[in-house]
Amino acid sequence: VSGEIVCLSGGVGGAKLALGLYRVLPPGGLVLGLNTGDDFTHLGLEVWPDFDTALYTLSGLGDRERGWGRADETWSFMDAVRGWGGEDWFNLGDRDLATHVLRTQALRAGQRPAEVADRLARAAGLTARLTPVSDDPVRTVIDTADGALAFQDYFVRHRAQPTIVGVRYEGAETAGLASVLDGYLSRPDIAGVVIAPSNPLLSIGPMLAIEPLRRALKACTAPVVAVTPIVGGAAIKGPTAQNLSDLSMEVSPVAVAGLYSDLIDGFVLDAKDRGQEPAIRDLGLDCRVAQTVMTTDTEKCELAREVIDFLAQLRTRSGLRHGRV
Ligand code: FO1
Repeated sequence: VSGEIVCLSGGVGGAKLALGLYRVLPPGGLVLGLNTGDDFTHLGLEVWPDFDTALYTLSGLGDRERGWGRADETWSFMDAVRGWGGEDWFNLGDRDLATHVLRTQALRAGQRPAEVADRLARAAGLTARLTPVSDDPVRTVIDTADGALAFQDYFVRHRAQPTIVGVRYEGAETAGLASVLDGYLSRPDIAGVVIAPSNPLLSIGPMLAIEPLRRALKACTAPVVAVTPIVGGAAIKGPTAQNLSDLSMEVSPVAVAGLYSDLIDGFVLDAKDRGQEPAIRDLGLDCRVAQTVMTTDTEKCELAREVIDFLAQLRTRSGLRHGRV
């Protein structure tokens, strides 16, 4: 491969593909833009769940079973918080706590989020670039029949159970694009852009609501592809299927491809859904059928190779989406 790959990702599901890409690409080959819609201030600390999931997953510091937080974690801090009658619905492990404390300190000292992210990634020894998609706050708000919930209230405190009637991305309308992403997306020599198999409404939605990111993707001369988060009518992980059906959307790869169709050139469909290939092509998209369910590290690397090959193939074609705008 020549040229970097820019991957836009949410938390646990997206980080699996990000890990595959990280393993398969040469050092410096992966540029990861992370969703910030889940970020929040908790117990006075700045918590960035999707960024930290990527940081821990790529560096091998993460808990492989949970998918979030650190391996070999202990919970003395949470026990003590509980002992004082503090909020204990969101679990900050002792090792994980160090990340939030140092990040909060750096942000309060005036460092930009992208700088803080860069330092953490380097301190973890990563050769990938990791950046929040924006230095400006974007917060996902979930509208339910019983009122609005902040993202983590919905996702963790209420276990993603409430029926959703809408999703808003507060701050997205005025948010800028992180300079690292702006730089890479405007370079003609990048290998391409990948939208990870994350929740399209809760993880990818907050990023694509940032107008400068949409503009940069539309102007990008390298191919842009997305990987399906829906396989066989169900989500691989999390509430994606429920969210789509709550909002009266079809729970199918085609419905997800439709959400991205003005920004992407190609879509990666799971082998189980190969019957939907014509419908994907009807959206004006190229289609690649692959094994998208990633359980083992080998499967993560195999899907990464498939995506890289798809981008390389699209590169040689004329009539990419950018040729039409
Ligand atoms: N997810 C949970 O389901 N319960 C938790 O207590 C929890 C704590 C937590 C702490 C730090 C962190 O980086 C992530 C954490 N997550 C937790 C995961 C996270 O809230 C969600 O998986 C993402 O926001 C969704 O992408």
